[in-house]
Amino acid sequence: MSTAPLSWPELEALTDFHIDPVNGPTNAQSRLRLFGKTEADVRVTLYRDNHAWCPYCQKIWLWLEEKQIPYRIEKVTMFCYGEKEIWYKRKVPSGMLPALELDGRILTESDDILIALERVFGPLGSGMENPDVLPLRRLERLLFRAWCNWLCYPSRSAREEQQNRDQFVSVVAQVENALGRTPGPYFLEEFGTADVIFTPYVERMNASLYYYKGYSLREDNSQLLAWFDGMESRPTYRGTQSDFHTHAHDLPPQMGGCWENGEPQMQRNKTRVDNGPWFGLPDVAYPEPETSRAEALQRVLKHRANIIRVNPADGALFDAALRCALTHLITGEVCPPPAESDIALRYLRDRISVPRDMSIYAGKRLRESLEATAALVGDRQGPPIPLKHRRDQDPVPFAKP
Ligand SMILES: N[C@@H](CCC(=O)N[C@@H](CS)C(=O)NCC(=O)O)C(=O)O
Repeated sequence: MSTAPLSWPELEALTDFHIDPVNGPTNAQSRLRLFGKTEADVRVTLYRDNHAWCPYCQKIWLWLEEKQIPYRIEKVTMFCYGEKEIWYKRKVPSGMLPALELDGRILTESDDILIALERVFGPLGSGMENPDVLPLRRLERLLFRAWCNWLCYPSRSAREEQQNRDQFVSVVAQVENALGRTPGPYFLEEFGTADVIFTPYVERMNASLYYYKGYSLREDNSQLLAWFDGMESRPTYRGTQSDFHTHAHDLPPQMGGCWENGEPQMQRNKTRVDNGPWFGLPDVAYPEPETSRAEALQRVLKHRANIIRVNPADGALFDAALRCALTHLITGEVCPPPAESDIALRYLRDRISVPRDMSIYAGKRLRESLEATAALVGDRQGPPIPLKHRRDQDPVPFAKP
């Protein structure tokens, strides 16, 4: 059974998804977070990147959300996807992110920011300079370097590739050991700063090594598996969490390149992350919320004019094709799109950014419906996602909310 595409008003009538961006759950769209307090209580502004790609920003973001500190969010463009705002360069001449304004004083360097925040608002569990946390911070940097050595430089031989892998796996064993020293899933008895410090890069390691090396950090290490599950039990983390597709393609320009090893498992993983099925990938394990389809629909409806404008296809053609994919998303019915719209649908499929646009399961549902709809009319892929920059993700056309 197939159906005709719903109109925009019909689609609008099928979602009532809404969250309170100011006092509701952690989400990437908020510009102000109050946690039930008032604007007069705001002493902090976080400057972070538009797309929620910057790992150091995620660290500060998660900390503020966990501590429920009222704060404003100002979004800034990263060099890899657009022009840095002049107002930001006046504040922070290097243009680096994150920055934090605390009682009118600008701070940079994520670790210094956390230390300054702790002095004013108290630590999150055991703090940055706690003797139990200091060795864990060093271990996180060791893991980061082993990851970079394996992922971000081309190996000159199979032997070198194996050595880099072994080196990474040996540091992972130290992380497993550290996690195994406490009965719970976290690095110390209670969730705290150490977990926040590990979060951004461990999330990116899980995605990038799966995609570029065929190695599953989350599935192959029992303590890290429990740690990821523990993190996903927290609504704060869920709000900042990205998916494999987003990270596999946001990392190359940020890291200066990510090198594939070409092994069969890697090829299978890459094909799956790029083309689906996206459900069942080890980027998320908590149960899918009932609202994921309604969320995806609401987010596309909100930005549909810009989404259609930036798509390389003809506007009328893509308008109809997109309504077909959204009809499939929300009704489950097969809805054949116009001929030749496969490239346009896959262009959008490849540019959903989680959590910038929507949460992880909503992103998977939308990718799934775009792909299922595209597959009805063709197997052509969209233009390749660039590796050296992501100007295809310039936020300017989406600047107005
Ligand atoms: N050591 C710094 C590193 C910050 C950093 O490298 N930030 C990157 C983004 S992840 C940046 O702002 N790069 C400039 C840009 O991409 O525009 C910190 O911990 O805050």
